[in-house]
Amino acid sequence: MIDTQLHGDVLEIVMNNPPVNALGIGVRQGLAQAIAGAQTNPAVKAIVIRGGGKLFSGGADITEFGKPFAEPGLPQVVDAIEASAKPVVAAIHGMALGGGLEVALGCHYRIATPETKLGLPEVSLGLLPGAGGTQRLPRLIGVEAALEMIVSGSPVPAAKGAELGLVDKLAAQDQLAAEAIAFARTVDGPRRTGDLDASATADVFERFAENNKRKIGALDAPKACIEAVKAATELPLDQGQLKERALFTQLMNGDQSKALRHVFFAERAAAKVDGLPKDVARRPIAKVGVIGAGTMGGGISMNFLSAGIPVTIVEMTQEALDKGTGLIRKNYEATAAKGRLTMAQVEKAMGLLSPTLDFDALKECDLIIEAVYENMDVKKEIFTRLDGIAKPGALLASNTSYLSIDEIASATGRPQDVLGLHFFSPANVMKLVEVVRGAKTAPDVLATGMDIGRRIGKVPVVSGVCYGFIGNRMLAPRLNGAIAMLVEGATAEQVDRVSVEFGMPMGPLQMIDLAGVDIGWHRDPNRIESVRDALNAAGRWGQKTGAGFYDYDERRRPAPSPAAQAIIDDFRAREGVAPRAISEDEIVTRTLYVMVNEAAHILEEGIAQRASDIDIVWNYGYGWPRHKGGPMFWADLVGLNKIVDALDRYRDRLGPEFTLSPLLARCAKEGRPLERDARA
Ligand code: T1G
Repeated sequence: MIDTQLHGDVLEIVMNNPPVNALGIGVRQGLAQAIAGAQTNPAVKAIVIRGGGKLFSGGADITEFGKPFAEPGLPQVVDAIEASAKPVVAAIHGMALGGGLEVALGCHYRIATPETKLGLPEVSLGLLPGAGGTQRLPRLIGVEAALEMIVSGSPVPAAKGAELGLVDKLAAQDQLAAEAIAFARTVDGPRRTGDLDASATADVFERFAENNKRKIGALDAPKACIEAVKAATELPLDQGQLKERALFTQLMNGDQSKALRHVFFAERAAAKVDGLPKDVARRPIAKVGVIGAGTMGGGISMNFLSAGIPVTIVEMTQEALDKGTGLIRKNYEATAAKGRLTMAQVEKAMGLLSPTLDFDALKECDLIIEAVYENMDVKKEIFTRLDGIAKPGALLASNTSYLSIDEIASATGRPQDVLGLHFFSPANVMKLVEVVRGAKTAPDVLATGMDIGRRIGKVPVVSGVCYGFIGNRMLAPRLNGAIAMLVEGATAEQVDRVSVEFGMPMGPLQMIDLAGVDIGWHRDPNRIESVRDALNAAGRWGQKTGAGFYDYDERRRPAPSPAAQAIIDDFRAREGVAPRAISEDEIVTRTLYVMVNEAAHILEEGIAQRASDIDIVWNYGYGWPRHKGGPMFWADLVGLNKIVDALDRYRDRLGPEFTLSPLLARCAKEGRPLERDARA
């Protein structure tokens, strides 16, 4: 964990705890012992601390949180470094994040490579820097700069660090250790950050709060960060550290941080495919084909173009092709207008796009993604054609949102090369991609699908084959419950408000307006068997027609709709349903708890590899609030017994298709969590 080497009169201490030099107990003990030993070793005149491997340190070992901290704690180790009677120089490369940067702050001097990133990202885990960072950073770089770094959690490049006074000297990677050792010989003793003062007038904090409302938001950690930094301006170091520790402990034990730490590990766990050999060869993807230049095909294409991968996009008519490529350019130019892309980058991406009406042009592609109308016959016809022209070994993927990959694969003679790549609209924005493994999908095809998902900046999650895979399958009971409650007397605003107040970006009815009330509609305005039929018959297809469950203005902002309400009331009357008051408890049960139940079915059927994958699907596909972990994590927090009891209480309202998940019932009865530790 810790290696030391004496270079003349300079002791080099190297942290070796791959892959990120997390500051677990072994590293902390080693650091403490090495620093203590150097104090009494007459041969040592100065000390250098650096990280082995690819970075200085990724911070405290998050896996230790929530368990009793083993001594020495990180604050004590950092204090011991700063208290050293012999000068300590941090030699930083790659990254120094969280506790890693706090170790560097305990050092008296800091040398970094130009590529280094230095940051305190604790706030993104619902925490604050808990090893002196909130006390030392403002003393070193000033309160305003420290507030920005700590509350945003965003790292700064080394050059910026040098400007701020966080970095004393820059050194090339291959010279870093030598430069640090030489530098250590030139200093005339320790320079303790803790001896400095952090001063700020009261208006600094008011101004920061005023100018950073969005960054600060409504969660606990950002506010605690500000409170800790404020303590640095009011208290001596040791008392400020006590305040920091108290705030840190409170955050660490809170549900928000537990949820955010869960998502951190869950996202990494989702990258792992159970049963797939680590070394399975990936198929090279140098050229991608996309069939369909509609909203999805265009968005999907942008992901690859932005990653520098050429795309051949195929349509049936020149008009559709021009419309699709025009929309791609328009989206890129809109991003450029916001300053997030240069026009040169736009032209570069567009230069990689090859629009064509010639289906056979796909024969050059290593990965072909079908993104056409959600109809099985259409998709099977396309895959049969693909089977005849695609090169051997090409991955054949469907972007279907619901349909069976196995049935689509059966239209080819190469089912082993077929998989689902289910992107979420807008496909160039949403990070989730469900990688759907068919019964015959080859292991290397699945591995390649996961890799290409990451290569284009997505968060890929494996799903088995079922109607709607993981995410959309859970949408069904939620939407059905929502619409049923409208017929029974609730209003759309009342139902959606529960989801929005929970933290979702929108409720189920706003969501179906966005997706299209007419999805799956039989198109017969005289056949009215549901509220959706009634709305569709009235041309209320959702945002696309300016009206659905809500009315929409020219900027697509929703407003309660008397017209929609009249249609619903009329439908209710014809169904002979007497309207009744519907409680929030019932809405939570019939829109959120039913999703948990469906997720438990999905887990039990093996459609999802693990519970935390379902959480990641909802975090990255539907905007589930990260500080509530995900449906499975949240269910454990709510209490499975409470959920099962509520589902039982409203059983007669849940419709004939509802079945309580045996897994959910069993876990509730046995007091076991649905959500195993994401790292398990
Ligand atoms: N603790 C424990 N495990 C960690 C870890 C950490 N800090 N960081 C990464 N891992 C694991 C990760 O789960 C994965 O495991 C493997 O290392 C590779 O990670 C007191 C309270 C550093 C930018 O928030 O942002 O310090 O899946 O895939 O893409 O004030 O890891 O292989 O089993 O992400 O090269 C603050 C968190 C902690 C930084 C590298 N630090 N880490 O990215 O690798 S709290 C952070 C990262 C703290 C103190 C406070 C990234 C990385 P597995 P990876 P990467």
